[in-house]
Amino acid sequence: MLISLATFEHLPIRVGGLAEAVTSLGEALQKQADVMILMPSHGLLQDEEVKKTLKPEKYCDYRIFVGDNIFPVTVYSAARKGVRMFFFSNEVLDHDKVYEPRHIFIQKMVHFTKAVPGLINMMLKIEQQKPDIIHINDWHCVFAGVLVKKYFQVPFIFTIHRLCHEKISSHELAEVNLGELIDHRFLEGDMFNIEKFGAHHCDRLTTVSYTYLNEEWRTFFSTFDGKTTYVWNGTDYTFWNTNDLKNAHLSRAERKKMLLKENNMEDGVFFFNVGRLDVAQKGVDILLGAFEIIMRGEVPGSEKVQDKIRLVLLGSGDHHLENEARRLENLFPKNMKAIIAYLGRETTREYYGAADFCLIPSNFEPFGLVQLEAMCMGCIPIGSRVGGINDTVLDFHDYPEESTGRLVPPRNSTALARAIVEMAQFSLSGQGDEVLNKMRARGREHVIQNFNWDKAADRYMTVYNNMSSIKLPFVSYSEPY
Ligand code: NHF
Repeated sequence: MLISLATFEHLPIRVGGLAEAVTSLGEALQKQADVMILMPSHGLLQDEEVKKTLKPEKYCDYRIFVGDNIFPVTVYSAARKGVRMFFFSNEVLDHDKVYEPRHIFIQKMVHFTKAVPGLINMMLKIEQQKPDIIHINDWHCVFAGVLVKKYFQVPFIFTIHRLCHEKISSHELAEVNLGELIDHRFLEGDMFNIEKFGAHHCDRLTTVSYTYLNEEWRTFFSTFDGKTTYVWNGTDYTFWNTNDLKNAHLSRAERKKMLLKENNMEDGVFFFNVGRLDVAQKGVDILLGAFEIIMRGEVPGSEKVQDKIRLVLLGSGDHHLENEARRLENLFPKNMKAIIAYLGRETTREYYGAADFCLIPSNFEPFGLVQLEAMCMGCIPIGSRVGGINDTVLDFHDYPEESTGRLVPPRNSTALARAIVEMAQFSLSGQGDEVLNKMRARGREHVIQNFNWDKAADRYMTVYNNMSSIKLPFVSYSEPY
């Protein structure tokens, strides 16, 4: 079986979790099928490191019509771990910002929409074969999926990694001669709803967690119930492994002390947050609010633990949040450090391998990778009870014997502050150590067993083969199936 995965992100091009997800899925699927990645070049062909390591070679070139203009497209191919990657290149597709600015991004989507069927046409000539499946990841690739299905009768699987409710105006589509895609059922005023259109045309619709599917059931998925299911992502537990830490030979407590010292803090209970500093999805404002509530002694018990709270924030994003983090860091320098940067996977691993708890205050999280990485590294997640966090973390109170972390209601700084105080008290009490160490060990086991990429690939294979269970209205919503 030849599976094509269409995506705007694939490592080394990374904006968010989509890149990790599609890259790892491709590698896992390659063990049981042939995989080809379809992606705009995003300027990656000019990168010296990419030229050296991936050595992309020209595969073919052809032309596409966009409105009254004709554009050349050159496709380069490369292989990594057996996965063939096809990079589409021209003056638009080479733009190095993946999703910005908006007008170029939309042009990129249009060029990609036309370039993908163009490549399949060429592939039929060059290799006398075409993909057996086109697997579309997120809305940017939907139009390409619809055209490939229409012109080449290739089954189209649509995965929503995060619902964006994206729209484009129908006259914009007509102007770039994609008028054949305009369907009045998906017009909202003059605007065309791309995700609904994709969900309507695809053969199977999937999203990345059971809870997210339910959270968005009424708003979106229920309309497509007969073909909708979920497939959990996995995580690369071989990379997220304490044995590969710089100070693997030291105890966790010693590593913690060292890392806190590097950040000018004394030993204490170490809480860690990593990722994009944003309000809408990641809820970092909720976390900063919780920290301030604790430091001001506004939740019961906080006065007993305040002195020992250590918080490290690692990430960048929204300037307002960066400033807020700096303000709190200046107010409470003994308790908090904001590292406004992306320091790479290896450094992040050092933090997971030393911190006691990982805070994941997302307002929504279709799947979320952080809680899995943290669990792999023995850093106990305290996260919002939403989406993939709810599916993957077993709560301390709900499952006393099997727990791997702590879940709290989303969008609630007070609830998060209470959980932080509770876990800090527990950890400082001395009697908590055994329980917490068991949680750490169980967390890693839980991820390895249930959230590995081979499992995800198996489940996608059943989706491709039309053999997966689907979420029908007469199946109970409360139980994963
Ligand atoms: O993990 C990959 C990622 C998810 O929750 C994440 C998200 C975007 O928001 O599936 O996609």
